[in-house]
Amino acid sequence: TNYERTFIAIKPDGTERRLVGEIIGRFEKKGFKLVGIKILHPTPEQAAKHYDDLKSKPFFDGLVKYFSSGAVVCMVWEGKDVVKTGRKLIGETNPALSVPGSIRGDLCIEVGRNIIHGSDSTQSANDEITLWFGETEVTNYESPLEKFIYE
Ligand code: DAT
Ligand code: MG
Repeated sequence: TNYERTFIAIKPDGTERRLVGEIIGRFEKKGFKLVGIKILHPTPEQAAKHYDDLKSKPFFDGLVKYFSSGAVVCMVWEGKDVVKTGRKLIGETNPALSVPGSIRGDLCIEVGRNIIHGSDSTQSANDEITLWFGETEVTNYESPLEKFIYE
């Protein structure tokens, strides 16, 4: 049924710009379920680990510096196809190519300040959830609303 989890992070610029409520609201209103949340200031080491697959890119050092420059809101969202659909809610990597209606299309301008991260596959979602959350920090709960969201 593709009922799965994804890792979503509001980057330091999103947090500084007071976009936390706006971003959480979009995932909530869509119908996805929040099962893990915390705010922390990542170390450069944590940021580098999170973006390990991009370590050969020319923008890697700047990316690590940006991601570890302030408070990040780390979340786990659950739902049907939430990895892929979450990426659609977010938009393209470059905000300039993101359609209006998407988070990046509506709320930011430059790729180096694109306010939000979302896992790009179920495999990376699992890796990222493990990196940022302890086992007891992600909660399982039943929501009676679900019969209005899923048939
Ligand atoms: P996404 O965040 O959409 O998954 P990604 O995983 O390819 O994109 O890259 C991670 C982040 O790195 C991205 O959100 C912003 C930064 N980045 C990607 N491509 C870039 C580029 N060409 N120049 C500068 N920063 C870039
Ligand atoms: Mg990515």
